[in-house]
Amino acid sequence: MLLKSQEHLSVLKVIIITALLIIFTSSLSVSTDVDDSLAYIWPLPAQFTSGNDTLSVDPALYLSVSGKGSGSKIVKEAFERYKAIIFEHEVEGVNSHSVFNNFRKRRSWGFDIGTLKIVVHSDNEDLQLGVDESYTLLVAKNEGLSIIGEATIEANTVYGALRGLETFSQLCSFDYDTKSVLVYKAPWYIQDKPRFAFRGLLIDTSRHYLPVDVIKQIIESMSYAKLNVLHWHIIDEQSFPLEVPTYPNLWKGAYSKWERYTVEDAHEIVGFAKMRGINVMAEVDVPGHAESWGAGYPNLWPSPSCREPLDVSKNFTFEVISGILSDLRKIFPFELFHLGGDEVNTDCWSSTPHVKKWLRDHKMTAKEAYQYFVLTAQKIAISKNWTPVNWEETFNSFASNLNPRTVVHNWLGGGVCPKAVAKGFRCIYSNQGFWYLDHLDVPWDEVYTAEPLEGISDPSNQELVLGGEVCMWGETADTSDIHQTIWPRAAAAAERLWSRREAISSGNITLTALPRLHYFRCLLNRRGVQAAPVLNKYAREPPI
Ligand code: CP6
Repeated sequence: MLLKSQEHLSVLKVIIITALLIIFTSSLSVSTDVDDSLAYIWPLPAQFTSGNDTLSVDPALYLSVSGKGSGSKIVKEAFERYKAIIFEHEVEGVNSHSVFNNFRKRRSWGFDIGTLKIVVHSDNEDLQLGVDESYTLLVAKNEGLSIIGEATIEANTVYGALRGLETFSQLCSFDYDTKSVLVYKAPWYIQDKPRFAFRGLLIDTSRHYLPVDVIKQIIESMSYAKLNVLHWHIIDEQSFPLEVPTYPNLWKGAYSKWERYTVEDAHEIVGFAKMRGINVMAEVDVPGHAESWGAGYPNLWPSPSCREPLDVSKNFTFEVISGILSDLRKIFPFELFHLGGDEVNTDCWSSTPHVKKWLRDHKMTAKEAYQYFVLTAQKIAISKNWTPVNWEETFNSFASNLNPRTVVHNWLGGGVCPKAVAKGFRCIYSNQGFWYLDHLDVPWDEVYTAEPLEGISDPSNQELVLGGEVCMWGETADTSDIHQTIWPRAAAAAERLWSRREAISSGNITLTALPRLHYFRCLLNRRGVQAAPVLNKYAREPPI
């Protein structure tokens, strides 16, 4: 009897253990919703193949750079940054606060990948529009006798090498079981290059001041998504935060003495961006959106009671613009300079007596004076060896008189790029219905499916679309929430601008893009970027 009950007990034990095992293993199998057929790289490379090997990466990863560009500080510093990211859990000292250091354990038999080889063919570090950002990346077990693997990035320029480093870092993931960094699905063979040369993000430091460190964080996060132009809308009607040595009183338009950028600060931002392959396109928006200029020089206003647009009737106005642009030319080496020109309400010109008289004397309507102002500002910019960019109203109002080198910047919903390129102008796409990040109600998929070449079928006209830009206007976002407002939706635009149109426009994006975007936003979080959840309306689907 006693024996029997013990037998019963052990049968019961077996049943319980089996049941527990079933529950446990099934809970393991549902604990991930990773779709193995996808490449978790954002933005998707132009061409790639992968396999079934898993390779480990040595936390003491060495860098070996060769080629004409082998002396580059840009590559070496980037390698150190990415090494710290890749071995976030492992590098002693750098992350000594990390709980994972407790588990750190070096495997005695070595690692598959001990060296990252980078070949850079050119030592030309000029960073201009259309710079070669292509690269190839190979991560594989070596052929032949050696079981040691290799990781090689080959690029024409240091900027291509930076893009390759970003992709390599995305292939590496920390494995919590072995406490090591692994590359799954090797061998990887990736050949990559951007679809568009101009892949921008606008920040607005006039409506809310952004500290230099926050701007640097934004630049750093842009490099993770391979965005390459920071459009710095520095000044607007609300505040004038930038130091301009030639006209020092302009600084009186800053919100406070703490909310200002010195010339040094601006240099630092441009240099920081260059190290990450990012150009800074400065904007001085004229003649509207410039009320703050008058805090230091009230003569720039038509009158103290009617302050915008800038007074078109005075030479002084254009002297100040010329002075600002001369000072800025020393800071911003990028060939494009944004002159704004949007939302100009000329009522103050028509209603202020001395301006009204000037218009009459010069036989100009207020609309013609707007054209005169924009074209004069363009001449000043061109004389300083800049290519002018203007918001689309300038094209919409007087396309035939606009300097043919002008880059037309779309923002209204009407789709100006097809019209602009048909007239031979270059164009940047920023349709406010999709790519204005302050429009919080636009979900990721509407950002993702917006297409800069929409309505343009002629290949030579398509070439005139330089790319696009997402805009983070500053009225409703500041340091406290800017990262989570930019990300992850800016990443959706970044893939549109980098990856091949056919690869990301067909199929069901909920299956092909959404899981990868979830993964990329998580990667941003791991790297310290406070990116918001991808879906703001509903929680993620539970794992099946
Ligand atoms: N500031 C400037 C802005 C905007 C523009 N220019 C803007 C307009 C409409 C919306 C968002 C932003 N705040 N200087 C337009 C280019 Cl919805």
